[in-house]
Amino acid sequence: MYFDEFKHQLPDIDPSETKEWLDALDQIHGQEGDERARFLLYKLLKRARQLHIGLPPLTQTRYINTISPEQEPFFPGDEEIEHRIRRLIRWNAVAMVLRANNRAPGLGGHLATYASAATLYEVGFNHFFHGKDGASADEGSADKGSPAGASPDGKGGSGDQIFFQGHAAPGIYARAFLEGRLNEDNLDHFRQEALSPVGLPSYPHPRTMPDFWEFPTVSMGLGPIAAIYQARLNRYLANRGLADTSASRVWAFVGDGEMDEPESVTALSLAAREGLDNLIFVVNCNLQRLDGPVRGNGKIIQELEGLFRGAGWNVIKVIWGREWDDLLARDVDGVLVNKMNETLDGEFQKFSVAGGAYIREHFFGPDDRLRRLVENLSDDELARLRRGGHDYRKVYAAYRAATEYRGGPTVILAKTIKGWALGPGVEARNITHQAKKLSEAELRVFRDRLELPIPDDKLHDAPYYHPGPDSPEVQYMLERRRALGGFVPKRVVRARPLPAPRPEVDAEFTAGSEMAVSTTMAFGRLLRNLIRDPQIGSHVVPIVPDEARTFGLDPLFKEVGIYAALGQRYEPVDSDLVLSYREATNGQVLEEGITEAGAVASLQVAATAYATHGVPLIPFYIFYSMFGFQRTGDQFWALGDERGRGFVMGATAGRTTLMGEGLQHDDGHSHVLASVIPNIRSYDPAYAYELAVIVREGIDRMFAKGEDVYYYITLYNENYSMPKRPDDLTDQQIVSGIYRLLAAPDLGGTVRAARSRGAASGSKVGSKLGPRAGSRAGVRGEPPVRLVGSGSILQQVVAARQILAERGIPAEVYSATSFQQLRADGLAVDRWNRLHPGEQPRIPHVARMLPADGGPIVIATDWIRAYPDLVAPWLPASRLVLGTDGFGRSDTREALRELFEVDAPHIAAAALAGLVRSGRLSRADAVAGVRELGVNPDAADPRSL
Ligand SMILES: Cc1ncc(C[n+]2csc(CCOP(=O)(O)OP(=O)(O)O)c2C)c(N)n1
Ligand SMILES: [Mg+2]
Repeated sequence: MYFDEFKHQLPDIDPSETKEWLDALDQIHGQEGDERARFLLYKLLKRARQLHIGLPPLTQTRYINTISPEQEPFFPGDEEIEHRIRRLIRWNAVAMVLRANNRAPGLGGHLATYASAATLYEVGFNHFFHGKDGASADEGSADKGSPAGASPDGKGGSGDQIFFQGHAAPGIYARAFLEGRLNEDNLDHFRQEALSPVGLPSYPHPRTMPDFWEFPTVSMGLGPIAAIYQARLNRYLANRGLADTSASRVWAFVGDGEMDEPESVTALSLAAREGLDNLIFVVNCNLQRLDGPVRGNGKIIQELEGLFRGAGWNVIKVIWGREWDDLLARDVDGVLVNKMNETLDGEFQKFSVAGGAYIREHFFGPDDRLRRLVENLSDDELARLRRGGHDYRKVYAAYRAATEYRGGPTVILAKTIKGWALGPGVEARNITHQAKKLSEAELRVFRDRLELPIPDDKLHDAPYYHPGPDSPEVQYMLERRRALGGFVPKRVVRARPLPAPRPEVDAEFTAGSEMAVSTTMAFGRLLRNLIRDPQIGSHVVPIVPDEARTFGLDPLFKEVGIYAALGQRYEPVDSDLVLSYREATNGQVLEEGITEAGAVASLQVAATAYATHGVPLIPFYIFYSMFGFQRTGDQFWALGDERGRGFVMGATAGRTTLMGEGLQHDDGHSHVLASVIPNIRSYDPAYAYELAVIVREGIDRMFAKGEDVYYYITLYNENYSMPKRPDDLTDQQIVSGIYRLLAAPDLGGTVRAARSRGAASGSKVGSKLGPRAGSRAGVRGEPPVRLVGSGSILQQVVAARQILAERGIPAEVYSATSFQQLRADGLAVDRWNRLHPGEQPRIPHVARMLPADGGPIVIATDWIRAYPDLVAPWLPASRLVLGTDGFGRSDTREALRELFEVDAPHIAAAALAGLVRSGRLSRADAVAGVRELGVNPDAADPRSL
């Protein structure tokens, strides 16, 4: 039971005995130091366990501030002026939301989140957050200087990386307004960014505000996990000598409700394990989320303390404001602390709205000693006993301690009131999160509370208030930011373009190989070649969630090492093998273990390092089966938002190519999921040379030309010989999405030969079909059948061409490297045509490649039909599309392809159906042909199985 944990903190029944014990400890500690004191405490704990005393886990401390008043450092700022600055920001943050909703009712926005967090942010802005200007910074005191993330080239540093709570954005804009970075026009266009060049996005979105926001955080949970991996990447960059990140710190502002997200908590132990003392979480514990209390029946701060401490974090609780110091000092018998320990969050919420008299009666009242403690305070004073997160001295002390802590990450659990200062109708109410309107009367109360000189008759407009650029407040803010290295948040792209990989990197793929290999194996070689490239190799960052061996990438372990903050402190079991498991502090591979969320977070921070640190990294994140876009789609969306550049490799792709694994592995749909991300470029290559060209082009686009796109490329594990790249095939044809791989065979006068070849090869297609179909469907002058395929299924398409050829039916083969790219082109062309009705209409690439007047079209891939159907609007309705719709099965490749009807016989049979549609083959012949191909027309539809 929750509160049993505090029984040991009940009022002291024998203070002098307690004192004796404490004095003894003090003495040992004073004379013999930490080590001995720790030893004795461990011995005592052991004895307590033997005696079955039943101690609670020692991950929770009392419900008071971790830093006692005596330990608080001197506050170096100007308290008075900082107070006024906060008031100005509070006002403008509210004004922008109100004005936006006045202009366009229903636009929304949030007042309460920032209102609760203003002090948490402002102490950071004025004293801790480092900017990117590379100026020296004084952290934590006005006179103590320290370098702010100076970069090795001396062009300025990375500063701190700050993950702002998404819903606090109005406050961050309001500060930028006072600083002169945004103007009234910007603020007036809050949440009106679609058509206005000065509009501001609702939340942090680097995509739409690329010189301001760095990290998209508003999807709850993605900020905290990305922050942890950001702190880790900073260490990785330093350990590999790619950037000096020693002065950068990562700050993650997180909601207490947000801590329930799996992503918020999943990587906590990683941060502690790797000793990330460059990482600070600030959890804004306003005890509320959207609908109501976070833990009405419990205590979120205590719960989070246990969670973080258990994960190995340094925990600093900031619960009470300075007004409580005196009360706690006078609480000699611990009744007040006991009451604090016992009071539920739901009750604290009630106290914060019910007024001083209620607090006196219900919090202090039931116990005489407590009642006496506050008898000299008025009801008003009781109501004004602040929570710690609103007291900048307490917050300052916590931040200072956090930045000075060494050896691991720190979390600050700050207790606040949601909607603080917004008035009785909003503050701490269950509706507060949704509040986006204040009446004129409420606004007047708010103005009075903030003591701002805004006339009554202007209040209905909720005017902004700027005290002028020369005002002491603005001058103070600017001076503080100058001293701390410039404005935050700020996103700048300083990375220099990377050169192209040298020709040797992919020469072998152009040449092809007789040996049967898979595209995954080809990728493994390509990746190693890239890593060995003298100019760009060190920028390559392979990221795998525990499947490197599956992909054949394990040689990298030995060659370039696995990044490990602690190096390798043990001899690996395979140390006698050539390719042993090698961990190193300068290892290049990010081997994430079984956490797709962690691996994509790593991808996110590596893919944005070109902006965050001015260091272009080329991440290759290789995910296994369908655990990519399906499992972590939200992070991939965020990667698009934050302009991440890199490669996502979908390995063991295809619903029928990954054998044996079955329903929850065989991936036949990720291309469809990926296709919804606007800036993605996705490819489904069949051959090694296609893969190499796509990767080379990707590096050029992203790292030479600086385009904010990322690549998704699928890799298969089916082995076949890789053809030589055709001499006349251009890079552009490959990356355009489709090219003609094989012309129709010349079957003139070959009908007999085809027949005998068919017989010799023992094809399932009987000789009957050949001459008859050939005589009608394959006659000279008729356009050939067009077979289109991609990925591994292209082999089936090529085989189907042969089957048809043996029957006298000429077919050409197209390799469709990307239906997604073809769709992008089709949409762009359609749009142009729509907007330019007076011009000669343009023709989309796919329609030019597969024009309506050609032979029947059959498309087959290892993906659900929705993938090739991305280009449906530009192809003739008579086309036949084969695909792997339905749940997968565990079986052999051959069986799966028969089940899903994407093997060569089914493709050939589809061609016959196509010839019937175009009137070139009789129904009877087609029926016979289908039978001869061994295709069962009455098999169950795999979609319904
Ligand atoms: C993944 C996700 N789910 C739901 C939401 C909608 N949402 C926005 S804010 C919020 C409540 C936030 O509560 P808390 O984290 O405590 O932050 P506070 O505003 O109280 O500081 C919710 C549910 C979201 N933004 N992201
Ligand atoms: Mg909250």
